[in-house]
Amino acid sequence: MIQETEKENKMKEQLAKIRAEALAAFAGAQDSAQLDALRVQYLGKKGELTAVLKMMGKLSPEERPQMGQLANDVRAALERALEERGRELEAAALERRLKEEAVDVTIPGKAVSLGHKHPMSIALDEIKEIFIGMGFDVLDGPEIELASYNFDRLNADEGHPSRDWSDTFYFDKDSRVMLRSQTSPMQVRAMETRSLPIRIIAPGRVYRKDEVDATHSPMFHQVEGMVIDRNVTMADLKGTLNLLVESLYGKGTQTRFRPHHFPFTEPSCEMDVQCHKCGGKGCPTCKGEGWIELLGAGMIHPRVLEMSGIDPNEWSGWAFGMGLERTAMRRFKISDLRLIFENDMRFLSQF
Ligand code: 2NL
Repeated sequence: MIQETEKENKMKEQLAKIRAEALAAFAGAQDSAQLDALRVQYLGKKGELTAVLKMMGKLSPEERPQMGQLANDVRAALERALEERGRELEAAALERRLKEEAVDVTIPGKAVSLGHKHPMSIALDEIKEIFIGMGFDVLDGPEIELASYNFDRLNADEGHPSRDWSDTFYFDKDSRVMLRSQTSPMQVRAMETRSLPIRIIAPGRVYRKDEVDATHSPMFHQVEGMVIDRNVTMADLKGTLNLLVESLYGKGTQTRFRPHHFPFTEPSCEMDVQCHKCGGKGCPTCKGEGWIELLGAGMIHPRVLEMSGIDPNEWSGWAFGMGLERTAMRRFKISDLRLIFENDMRFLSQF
């Protein structure tokens, strides 16, 4: 009996010790992971309290209920303390997150800068508007072309200098597939597929093997255009292109047509515009000439019409081609062609 009382006292002591230790440990836990480890340590299957409870079997039947009660009280106290500390830690963690992740709504926002048209697009859109206003359609087409459309069908036969490998980007050794060197192939396709009369412009990228410098680039933009109808003459060509020039440079701007040669037109001409800077007196802008070359044009060669299935006895037409970069450079006073393609924001943001 004395022995058993001793046993009982020892268990009570142990329970009190576990209770005190556990409560202190719970209070000291810094996060829920630590707290969970302590729960396992004290209340788990292999925990300290469980170990004491396993010794209950060694007590007498009279002592057991009292001890059982005491052990349950300790367990209940520990569970309460765990739950409470758990809530505290959770609240503290939330508080910390709220502080760390707080959004300072008083910081000034980043301004969203709006994009705008590239100077080339401004120049092209202006030209498109003018022709659309005169009833022309705007065509788009492939940049990879057949040499037959880029050259043969335009009356530029084998041996024509622009067909040379030093001038044109070919994809195959037979020189059949190439990067188009002009947008004319789109116009050839239009002659094939469209019903007459035809009024179109064909703007787009073209490629030639040129070294890059202030006035050259292996890729540049061209606008070509054509009209095919009955009784179309050189007078229509001059009248329409004069309207283009007056829309671009102001009413009354003078033009000058000089004879020229292209394989796809006959007769052919180049058109100059009176220098907008000096009004024709001669200045650095026009290199003292008083005139600035704007485009090449001509009456579509009868053979070119015929090759695309159009009867030159019934139909006639005129066509033109102009470089877009040069027009944009003049309009925006851009001194170096490379600026147009470099996409330097310091340059682009000026437009
Ligand atoms: C220039 C000259 C030109 C054409 C392009 C053309 C197209 C067809 C038929 C006939 Cl499908 N002609 N295009 C005509 C004359 C001149 O371009 O100096 N371009 C930059």
